[in-house]
Amino acid sequence: MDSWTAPDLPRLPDTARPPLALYDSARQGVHPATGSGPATTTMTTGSPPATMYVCGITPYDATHLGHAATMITFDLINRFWRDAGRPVRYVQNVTDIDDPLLERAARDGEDWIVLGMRETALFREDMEALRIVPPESYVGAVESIPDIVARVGELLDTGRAYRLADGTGDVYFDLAAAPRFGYESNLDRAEMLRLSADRGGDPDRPGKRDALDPLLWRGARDGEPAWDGGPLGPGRPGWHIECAAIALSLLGDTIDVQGGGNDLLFPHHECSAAHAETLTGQAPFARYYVHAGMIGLHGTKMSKSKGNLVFVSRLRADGVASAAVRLALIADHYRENRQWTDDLLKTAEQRLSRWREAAALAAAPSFTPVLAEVRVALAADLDTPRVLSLIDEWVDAALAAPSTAGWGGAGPEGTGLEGPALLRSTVDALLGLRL
Ligand code: 5CA
Ligand code: ZN
Repeated sequence: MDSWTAPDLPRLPDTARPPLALYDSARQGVHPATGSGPATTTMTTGSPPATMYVCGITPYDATHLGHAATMITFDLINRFWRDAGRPVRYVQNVTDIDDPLLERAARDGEDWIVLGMRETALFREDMEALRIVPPESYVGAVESIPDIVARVGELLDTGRAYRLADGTGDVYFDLAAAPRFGYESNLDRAEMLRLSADRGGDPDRPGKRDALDPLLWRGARDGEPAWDGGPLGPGRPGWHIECAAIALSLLGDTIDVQGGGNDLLFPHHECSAAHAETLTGQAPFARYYVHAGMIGLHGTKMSKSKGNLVFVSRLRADGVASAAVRLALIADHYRENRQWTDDLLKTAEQRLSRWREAAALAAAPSFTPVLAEVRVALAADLDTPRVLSLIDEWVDAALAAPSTAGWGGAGPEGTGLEGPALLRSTVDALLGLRL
């Protein structure tokens, strides 16, 4: 599947920088994410690539600010690593076949393929407007079906999956084959059962060995699209195996970051990890399970099923600067569940215009020390509130100066290259903001 056009990434001058530390949901703590490379204080181009898999959209409606916030979070990680000279292999999926897509298409009397294509195209446009660095591979579930079929076949052949005896052809993963199950989400069984029922699982379905066993392959049903599953019979893939198969095939047995919103903590990422680990014998599947907080509106999580959505494309159509949207969404820490409000956007717009004013100055104090501190703050589990206040302080000082006359040409402290121009390239490279 086509990805989108990459924004330019300015190169920044070197400063000492710590390795990126991220909160890992499995270990429930912040740990330095040095990947498979050595833990050094400055990462260099010699490091092995960092690998990141982010769970992308199910394209049955337009991209909302919750999706945008999650994509921006992983964009910050991507940008941090690239700035550090670390190559990044980044993969994102599109769940272009699943129940919600079929339900929405049926409701609107539309072709589900056309619906998926249209919303995916709009997502790409929104990502480009938000200056999100595109994944190296942007992969659909449908195009991955042969791979998924092979993986499910392997689980079935080795007795780690079973076919339901009710004639549907549905194949389930046998959780008895995954003794580590639960390590990623750290939830008790009652909570798992509740979330499974809420988030696409079927704990009450008769005939399953364990209520939490997740679906791997859904046998063909009348009126539903189906693909050739070889020995599995015709059908379509389950959700968690989609992400496990794509990540394993494109990134290898162990990845650095498995990412998404915190609504994917369970069952999605727990089950994907269980599938991957059972297939490879390697655990953990991801060194860091990174979850972004939910963006809500009027007190409830923004979600397509609730309909309380603010679309990125609507804001673009209203002439809202994408940089202001980015600034609003990083004003609080990425792991917080937070609300979208008019005030949040207004504050971001005001901040953006002050930063732009400072970026237009002919000369100003050196920005280099701020760049160093910004890198340190980002390395501390993406502390964007601190990043914004560091930059605010510099901008305030630059704008408050009675005259810039004293700075112009006053040695390295006063050159544009280290002052306003470095502000511009720093926020461009690290935060994805064009001033
Ligand atoms: N296709 C699956 C993942 S494989 C999916 O969850 N699709 S989605 O369209 O529902 O969400 C796309 C991404 O946005 C996921 O990473 C999800 O966790 C995240 N997301 C969804 N709603 C919100 C929200 N309100 N706030 C923050 N992130 C969200
Ligand atoms: Zn996923």
